[in-house]
Amino acid sequence: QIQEIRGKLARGEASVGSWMQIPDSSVAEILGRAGYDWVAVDLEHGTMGSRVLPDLFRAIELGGALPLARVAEGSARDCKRALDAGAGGVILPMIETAAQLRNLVSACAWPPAGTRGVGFSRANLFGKDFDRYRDGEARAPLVVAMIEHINAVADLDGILSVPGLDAIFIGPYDLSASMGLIGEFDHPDFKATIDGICARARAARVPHGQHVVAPSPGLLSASVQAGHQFIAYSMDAVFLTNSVQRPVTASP
Ligand code: 3PY
Ligand code: MG
Repeated sequence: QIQEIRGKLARGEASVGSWMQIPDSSVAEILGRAGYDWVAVDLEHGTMGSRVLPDLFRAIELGGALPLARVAEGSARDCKRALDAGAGGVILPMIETAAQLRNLVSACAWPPAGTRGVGFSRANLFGKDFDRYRDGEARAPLVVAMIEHINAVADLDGILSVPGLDAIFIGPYDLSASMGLIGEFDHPDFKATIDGICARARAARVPHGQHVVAPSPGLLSASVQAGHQFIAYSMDAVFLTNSVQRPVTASP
């Protein structure tokens, strides 16, 4: 599955996933069966705790999607918890430097490829399948770096050249906030910054992606047309909010 997603990215195709914040395995099952390549469980924003992760990941897997985790912070500890629970990869918030990313890529791979700790966890079937430790290449989880601070732009070429990086994912909210332009997505400086990030990613042959938050097939198509490849389509709370309003009914 990880290799299928990597194959799509390598061929220039889009890999479309979705996103969840509501810590409930039924939500995970619904999203896992909805046809996405992956479902990212968000531990950065919202109230998700790591205790629920194994159940959410199992439920996502039932429908054939790969479970990913947006970790709470770009730290080795948070990556280890998510991967031990069985995440197929991590989405790392607030990557600002190549050195920071290099450390985290290493924290996500078992030795000799990296420095990830070896212990009993769901990732090795609670100690039943230690072959997974030996097959470092196949077990290398997806690593996606979020570019969402203007500081990252200064070291972007370094970030894009870190071995083991599968894609970058732009966070428009934090990026605009770091530029003093919070939510001003039509501001020319903001648009130029996004265009610059995408152009540099393409030059470095690193797939770039974004979150299409509004559940609109037209916006998803536009994102694919714009060359984004690692795309999150909406999220549980937004799907619900957009369809939950009591309809206006005609009087009898
Ligand atoms: C941001 O826009 O900052 C995000 O993290 C989007 O998921
Ligand atoms: Mg963010």
